[in-house]
Amino acid sequence: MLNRLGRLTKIKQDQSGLEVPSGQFVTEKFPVLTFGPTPKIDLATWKFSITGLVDEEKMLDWEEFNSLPKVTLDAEFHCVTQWSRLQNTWEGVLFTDVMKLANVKPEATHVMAHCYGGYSTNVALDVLMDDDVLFAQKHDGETLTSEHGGPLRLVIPKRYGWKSAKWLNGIEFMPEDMPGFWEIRGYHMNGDPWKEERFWDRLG
Ligand SMILES: Nc1nc2c(c(=O)[nH]1)N[C@H]1C(S)=C(S)[C@@H](COP(=O)(O)O)O[C@H]1N2
Ligand SMILES: [Mo]
Repeated sequence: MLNRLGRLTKIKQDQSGLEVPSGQFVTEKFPVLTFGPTPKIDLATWKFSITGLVDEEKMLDWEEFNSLPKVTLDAEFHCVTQWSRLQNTWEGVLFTDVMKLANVKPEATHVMAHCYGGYSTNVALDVLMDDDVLFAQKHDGETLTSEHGGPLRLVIPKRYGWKSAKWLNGIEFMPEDMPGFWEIRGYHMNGDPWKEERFWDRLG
């Protein structure tokens, strides 16, 4: 069958008819995938920064972040270790609504997501400016647990899970693409599961 890119690939469907990218299996569970320890985060001192190519850098505390408009949306989640959880309901703040807080300079093409604990990941700005990309505070109606990235994580349904950074504490607007934590170690710079962009293309 033709997938959503209009290409002929080995796309399967799960029982509810949802598409599954090639090389993935469906799970109803929500596995925890973390490199290293889960950081301890205190909401009283929690901070979120907007830095890099902006007219004025911004720092938000938890109360300020929570005054932003909330959205709820359903999205799939695909981990590069091959599990996909197809039905997830996320609640949080759209990337585009946070971006509006800072005057982002036109030279910005990519964003580095920064996290408590030191993890980072790079994402192209046009990928983030989609209507399904959010900073999530709830998953399936429950406050995000710390193992799943609470109090705040990035969610990018159209990219492999490693780009959905947990324990987010800042976004940095950049003039070019730079590798984050896993991208330095061989994961793909773009990471589109529908193109199976898992690792560096060493021939490319
Ligand atoms: N800060 C941070 N974010 C992270 C990770 C991590 O190790 N540290 N792992 C990533 C990977 S590989 C995946 S698949 C998802 C898993 O999210 P989950 O543990 O909520 O299932 O988180 C991503 N975000
Ligand atoms: Mo992952």
